[in-house]
Amino acid sequence: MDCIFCKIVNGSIPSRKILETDNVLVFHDIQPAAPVHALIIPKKHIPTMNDATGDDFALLGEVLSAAQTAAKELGVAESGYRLINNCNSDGGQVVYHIHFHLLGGEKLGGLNA
Ligand code: IU
Repeated sequence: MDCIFCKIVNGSIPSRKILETDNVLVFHDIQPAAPVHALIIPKKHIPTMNDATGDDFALLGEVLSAAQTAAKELGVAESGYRLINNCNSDGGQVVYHIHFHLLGGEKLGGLNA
């Protein structure tokens, strides 16, 4: 499997882990776009949001649960944060293993700003 995030999941590429459950991994983005920038991924290889089916939506619930926990652990739950999924080319997706960006630690520009 030639997927960088699968390699992070199996440990063949190191990452700065924030938390891990049976099905989900949260780690720091290597090129942070905000003071807090974590990535939340299912361990299962699902390429994009378009590819999620059936039980994957329960798994994505676990991803959101882990994002909520990580936001608390990273100290941005009260101040606020943004969760983003980029899908395909126009969405700016670069890594084709579904993931959510958790961004915070400052007043974020863009949407509604
Ligand atoms: P995107 O949604 O696919 O555009 O985001 C991919 C993110 O993965 C991006 O923010 C990268 O900095 C990040 N990343 C990483 O944290 N570690 C890596 O080894 C690679 C990309 I490749």
